Amino acid sequence: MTNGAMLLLALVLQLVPLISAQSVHNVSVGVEGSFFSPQTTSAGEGDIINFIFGGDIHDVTQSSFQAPCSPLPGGFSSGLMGRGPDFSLPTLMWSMTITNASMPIWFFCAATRPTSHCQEGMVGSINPPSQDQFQQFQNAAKQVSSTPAVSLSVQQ
Ligand SMILES: [Cu+2]
Repeated sequence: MTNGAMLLLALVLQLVPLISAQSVHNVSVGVEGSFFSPQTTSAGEGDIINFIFGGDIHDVTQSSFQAPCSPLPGGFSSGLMGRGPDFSLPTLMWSMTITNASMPIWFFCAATRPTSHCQEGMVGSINPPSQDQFQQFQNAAKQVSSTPAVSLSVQQ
């Protein structure tokens, strides 16, 4: 093996852990009040986002930046889940994998009891272009006059 080839091999071996590194990000959903914590997450391609439903009933539904409290057609939704008002049920988790880190992901909580969580500012983002833009998104959510009830109301 030439010195050049060995150097190349050494470089490749050094890079392997970087290439295969897959980070896991935990986002807690509505444990202390109606919000996601953290509200914004920076994630790379292949990273996993775990939404941990440790509190009352909430949801994670994808929206667009333009319409913060409306489901994005074809977007993801966890469905309503949580431990209930007295936190007696098991902690559930809903996960997603980031396939395109250059595309900001905007989401909100579609729960509407007792009032729209989205309008209270329960929104979040993965890879927002800036914190300022996330703030605009959250401010816009608080201005939304009505959250479509869609099919996400809690079943009795
Ligand atoms: Cu909520």
